[in-house]
Amino acid sequence: MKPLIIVTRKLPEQIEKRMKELFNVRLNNDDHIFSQEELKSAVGEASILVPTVTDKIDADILTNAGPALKLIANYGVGVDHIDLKSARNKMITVTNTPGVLTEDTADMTMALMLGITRRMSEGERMLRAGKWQTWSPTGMLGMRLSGKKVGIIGMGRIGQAVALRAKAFGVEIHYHNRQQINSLLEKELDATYWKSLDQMITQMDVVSLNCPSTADTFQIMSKRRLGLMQNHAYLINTARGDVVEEDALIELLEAGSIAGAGLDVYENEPNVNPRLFALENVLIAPHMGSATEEARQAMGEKVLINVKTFIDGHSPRDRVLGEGL
Ligand code: 8YV
Repeated sequence: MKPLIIVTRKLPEQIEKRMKELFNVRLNNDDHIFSQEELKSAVGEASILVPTVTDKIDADILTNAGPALKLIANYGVGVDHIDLKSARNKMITVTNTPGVLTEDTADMTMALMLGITRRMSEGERMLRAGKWQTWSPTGMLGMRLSGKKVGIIGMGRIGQAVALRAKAFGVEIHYHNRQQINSLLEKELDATYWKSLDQMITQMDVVSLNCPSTADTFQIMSKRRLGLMQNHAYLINTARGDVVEEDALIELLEAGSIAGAGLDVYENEPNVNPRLFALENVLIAPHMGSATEEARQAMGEKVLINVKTFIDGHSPRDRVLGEGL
């Protein structure tokens, strides 16, 4: 009897086809979001669960894990929706899909950075509403990116890919990270390390969040830190909603105390605080950093490899160890 694999969301067609060829898999054909009850019964029954960011696999869900459950092969790189500690206590391996969505997420970061500093969505809204009268010397003025300072919080794969791109736009790269990156890489990226995040924030024209969501980064852009940003500065978040104190950010944006924000992620996804919809100085996207055909296919390939490696009795390369575990 082959181990049962339960996939919680609809994955790209070719990935599902290959899964059916290789495994005993139960797919989610109508792509509905699993209820708590469905998740509990899935972890109770499956040997391998393939979830996504839309499944909250917390301690309560994992209490229902059956003896067969040995692997959670996440479709996505962020694993903040999985209680790694409970998984480890139950000897359940967790894998993710690093490396294959780096470029796309960095592209999205740049799209938001360019889009908000040049007021792209605001301009489009005005145009579509028939409110554009004519070209004007003082109309729709934004901020020039070239020559400005961009501060990247989290200089991992995605942060580095953002730095490379931003460099091509003529910005000065600054970063804060748990550890300073090696000096060769720092030189290649022309990046300045700030041990003190507070000090970095006060100097930046754009702050970009590119760190994972962990206990250490929870609301790393707190109300206090957001308050350290310059009035003309912009915040970009393609990481996770909970790395920013969202209410405080909205207050600053409403008051015009910072220039704007480009956001791909939110505190209570898929619910977006309606106060954000009322603001002109935000560019908002529905969590689509990795939404390219290529990335979603490659993420599926990673899941296939992780599951196959595990079933064959080997340790998958993309095992998530988790901090402090
Ligand atoms: C994914 C993401 O689409 O991989 C991640 O961490 O944030 C997204 O780009 C999503 O997580 C899929 O589970």
